[in-house]
Amino acid sequence: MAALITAQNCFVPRPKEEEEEIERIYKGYRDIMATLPKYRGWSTLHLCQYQGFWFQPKIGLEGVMWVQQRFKPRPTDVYLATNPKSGTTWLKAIVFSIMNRKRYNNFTTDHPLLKFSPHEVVPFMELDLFRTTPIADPEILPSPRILATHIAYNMLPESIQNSSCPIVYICRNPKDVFVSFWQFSVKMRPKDLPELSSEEAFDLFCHGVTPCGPFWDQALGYWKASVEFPNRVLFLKYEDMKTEPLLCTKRIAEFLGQPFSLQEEENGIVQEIVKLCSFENMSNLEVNRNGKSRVRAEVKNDVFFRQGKVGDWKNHLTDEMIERLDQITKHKFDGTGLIVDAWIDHHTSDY
Ligand code: PAP
Repeated sequence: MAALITAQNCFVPRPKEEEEEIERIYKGYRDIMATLPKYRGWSTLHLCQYQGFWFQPKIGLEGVMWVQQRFKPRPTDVYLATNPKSGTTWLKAIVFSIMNRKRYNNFTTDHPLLKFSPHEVVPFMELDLFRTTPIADPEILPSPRILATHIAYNMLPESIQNSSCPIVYICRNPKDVFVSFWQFSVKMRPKDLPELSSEEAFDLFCHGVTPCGPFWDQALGYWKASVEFPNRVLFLKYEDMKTEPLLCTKRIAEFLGQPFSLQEEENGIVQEIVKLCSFENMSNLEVNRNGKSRVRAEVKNDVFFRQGKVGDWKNHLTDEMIERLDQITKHKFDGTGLIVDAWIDHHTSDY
């Protein structure tokens, strides 16, 4: 297999003066963070509100500030944007496979995704590369770089917003996002923090207090951008990817300017990519069952693979919860052109 530069390899020693300068910059970020509104966190004690969105103070906001002020995009970059728990891991795997299919064309026995987590081959800018000092040097990554983010569209640096770099966004039914988030935080919440009940978490979610939330505001930012700049921002839904994985994979490839050739289609390359990246395949790989993030050492890879289904919310939410979330979704997306009818439970909703 050809050598691969992953998130892990981006951390290289810098001259002492440079490290000290970066540490000073991060100290400035922490000073700003100390002044921000705080509310109860999911996997951390608090979330901080910054520019209208909520972030984990250490695992996130420092990196967001660095991205905003210092990140240097390349014209060849590809960005993957998501609300957490909306299909990030899956999208990373699919886009990596599409973009690297000439280099890695053996999808069953010798592919990086059989050995590395999708989070290792497609790092989050604010979480993996710049979340705290020392920070990575993404200049090491060869072009075209694929970089992920949970940062809201309007909070992205202007250099990215004004670039011609493609952004692929994936959105998911907020009821499934909530359930996934809640299950994730049960695993990730440090034992020394006071317990967060599912009712409290639900209330936080409804009020928009989730890492990188409010869910709806983040989704709408990318939705509006996709309407305004359809060649630059592709807005996908997790549920469509589940029902039409081949079609969606082809659509992503076309959007990225790398459509599958007739021959590739005849050779079954699209099917191979869909199979490699499927929940069933990925969740059973040794690296995703027992591996750990080498950048975020405390995070086990298996926390990103739970059920991978549409509609698990039916097993977790009460009628009142369903109605409350549906009402918020309807209200927030009303008149925006974003069709979410399939997300609304018509048994409980007034609409
Ligand atoms: P993030 O925290 O990095 O944003 P993300 O991948 O969006 O991670 O969230 C994990 C969810 O995606 C899980 O959903 P669940 O809790 O409802 O099960 C996880 O199972 C699902 N997921 C991970 N990989 C895949 C995949 N290959 N296909 C479909 N769903 C997947």
